[in-house]
Parts: sequence; C-alpha cells; structure tokens
Amino acid sequence: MSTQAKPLSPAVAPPPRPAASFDVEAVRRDFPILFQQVNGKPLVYLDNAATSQKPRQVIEAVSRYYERDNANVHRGVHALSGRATDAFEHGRATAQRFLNAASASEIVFVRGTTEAINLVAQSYGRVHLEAGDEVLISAMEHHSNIVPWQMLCEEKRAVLRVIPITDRGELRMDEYERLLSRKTRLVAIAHISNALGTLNPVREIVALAHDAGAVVLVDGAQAAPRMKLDVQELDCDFYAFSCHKAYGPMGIGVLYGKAALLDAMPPYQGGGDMIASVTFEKTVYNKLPHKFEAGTPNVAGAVALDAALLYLERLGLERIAAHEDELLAYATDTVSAIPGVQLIGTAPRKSGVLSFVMENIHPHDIGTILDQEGIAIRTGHHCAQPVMSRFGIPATARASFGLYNTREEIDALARGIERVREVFA
Ligand code: C6P
Repeated sequence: MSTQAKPLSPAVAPPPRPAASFDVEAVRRDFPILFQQVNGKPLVYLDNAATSQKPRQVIEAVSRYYERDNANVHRGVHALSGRATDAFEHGRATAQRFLNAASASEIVFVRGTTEAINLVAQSYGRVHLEAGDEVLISAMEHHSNIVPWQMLCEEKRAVLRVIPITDRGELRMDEYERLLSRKTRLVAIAHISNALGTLNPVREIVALAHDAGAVVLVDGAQAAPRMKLDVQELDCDFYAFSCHKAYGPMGIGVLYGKAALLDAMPPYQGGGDMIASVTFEKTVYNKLPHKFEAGTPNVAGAVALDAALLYLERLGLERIAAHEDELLAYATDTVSAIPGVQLIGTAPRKSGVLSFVMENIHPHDIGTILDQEGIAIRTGHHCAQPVMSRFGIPATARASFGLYNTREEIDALARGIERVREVFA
C-alpha cells in the first residue's frame, strides 16, 4: 500500500505480509482439482478468465462455516446468527481492504460483475440519465458491460457511444477524448479485456471523465484476480468484480461505489434486510450497504470470498502479477512462433489472456483437440461479440492464465497446437 493511502477504517486489519517468494509448485498443492487426468493426460487448466479453480483454504472455509456457524444474518439474537453475521461482515471488511475502499459501507455484495453493473445501470442510471444524455463504453467490452447500458439508454432515450480500439486492441484515447462531452453522464470500461487481455489506463480514463463531469464504472472482472487494486488511487466511482474468477465461489461478487453516490441512489431491489422500517404507507430504507442487499444474502459465499481474497493477499498481488506477466510473455513468444497462428490482441499492456486464431481451422476444433490432450481453453466469442466483429472473425481460441500455471503447461499448450496443425494438415 502506498504511504499516501487514506487510513483504513478501524474494523479492517492491515493486509497480511506476502510470503517471501512465489513458489508455484507449493501454490499448486493448494488446488486439489489440478491433480487429475483428463482424457488420459494430466489436466492443464488454461480457462481462468472464465473461472478460476479454488484453493483448499476456500473449500475448507465453506465446510467449516456449514459445519459450525450456518444461520441467517442480521436477524437472529441467537449465537449462530451472531457468528454468521460476524463472518459475513468480516468478508465485507476484507473486500474493503482488498480494494482499499475508504469504508466497508462502500462494499455491496452482489452475485457477480453482471449484477453489479445492472445495479448501477438500474439505480444510478435511471435517476441520472435523461433523453439525449450519453453513456460511453468501449469496443472491447464484455456483453455484461454493454447490454445493461443499452437497456438503460433505450428506456431513457439516451445514446450509447462506443470508443473504438486499434488493430492491436488498444483503446483509442484520442477518440475517447473526442467523444467525451458535457452530455456524457457515465463511462463504463473494462480494466482488463477478457477477449484481448488489454489492460486499460483506468486512472487516465477516470481523470478525463471527471473533467467532463461524468462518473466512471470499472468492470474489474479480469483485473481483480491478477493485479493490486486501489479504488481510491484509481478514483473510479464504481468498481465491479466476481469472486469466482478470483479463486472463490460462483454466486458472489462485489460492487464498490463511492459512499456519496451510493447514498443518493435508490435501492435496486426491495425486500427483507434492505429496510429500516416498513408500513403500508411508507418504507424507510436501511443504511449503506444494506440498502442494496435485499433478501437473504449468500453468507457462505462471503465467507469464501473472505478466504479467497486473503489467499491472494498472502501470496501478494504484485507477485501474482509478476508470475502471470512472465507466463504471458513466454506464451506469447511460444504460441506466436507456431506457423499459421495469429494472435488477436497484441496491446503492449496486456494481462492474463492469449487469444488466437489458426489459418483455416475453426477455434472450436482447436478447443476440442486440445481437450483430448487434457488442455482446457475457451473457444467462441467470449461474450464479446463486438470484439469479434471488430477483428472480422467469428471466434477465437483463448488460453487464460492463473496463479498456479507453469511454463511446462505453456509448453504442453504449444505441443497441443502443433497436434492441431498435424490433424488439419
Ligand atoms: N467473463 C469469460 O470467459 P460474471 O458472469 O458476472 O461473473 O462476469 C461477467 C464478466 C464481465 N466482464 C468481464 C470483463 C468478464 O470477463 C466477465 C466474464 C467470462 O470471459 C465468462 S463470459
């Protein structure tokens, strides 16, 4: 953490000191699922951008919770409900520390990135957008950061504008500046593109948007597991991520929002827990962040999120980033040297993702043959169809890396791609 960082709220412990070195073989031993054969070959899991595997520490935290503490939260006076509530709120405090948010009340638990973006569109967007206003997204967004804005713009008769990208998959910052205007109410941008791997200059994007009077939502689905985050330093207004890509379970994620913005926003859903009082005449809403958490939440998910984020902090996000950068550089060199392979997304600042196509071979065939070799990658449009259109292709094959991947696994990927060439020769 930088020395200029604002003090953490007293509820949040300082981050754990990362381990002295990054020992990938020791890390792998935390992930039981990796030690299996698929189609008679050792599993090589390179589909981490879709979802990551879960360490023993997360699996055991969930078992412990269900064996000892399970109860509903914020409701009961009994011991188990107290423990479940403490565990749930501890998860929130850990998420606050992970993002370096100023307060735990700025951390809203949601199902994942998709729900976080829909929440902002439906709550912030419906209040602040009027006919003729503009929402700015980029040409490299995941459908989750396109469709909610399209729905909002349609309803409010606002305009969705798209920042173009270069042939290498970089954001056209000149076009971004040109598109920003006093009509821009909101900019929604991926921190790291899931289809191309491009790492966007979020700090600069936020500063320019704020100068134009717009707020910024950052889709951090791919960034949260692979880089150190500091929402106060980025100065973004909203930040969204899914826990299942960050070594925790599916069904839980985080929406960070600046307290002043969240406070002024109406609830997204109504129900239990989001209220202070209810009569048939009037409901008074609960304080932040509970105002946005209607109904029984995913308590076990928050417990697991706590364990997953702690796991990442203990390994050290900087070390994880360095390890994955090294893997990506090695994979880029190795795979691009194979005849007939073309990389899609070659921005100088990239992370975690290697998308490619092969001459006269459909990506689904690449994925199927690699699967026979025990190698899991994703093929298709990666829920980013406009990216595919931009590059004039229907799909790519995508290898995406996690903290447990090794150089040997990249070598296996390269051998697998050679095998694809042989099959189609
Ligand atoms: N991308 C992939 O294979 P959810 O589904 O809500 O957890 O995350 C949606 C999402 C939003 N933004 C980005 C940048 C993403 O990468 C994703 C999920 C997965 O690329 C599944 S489509």
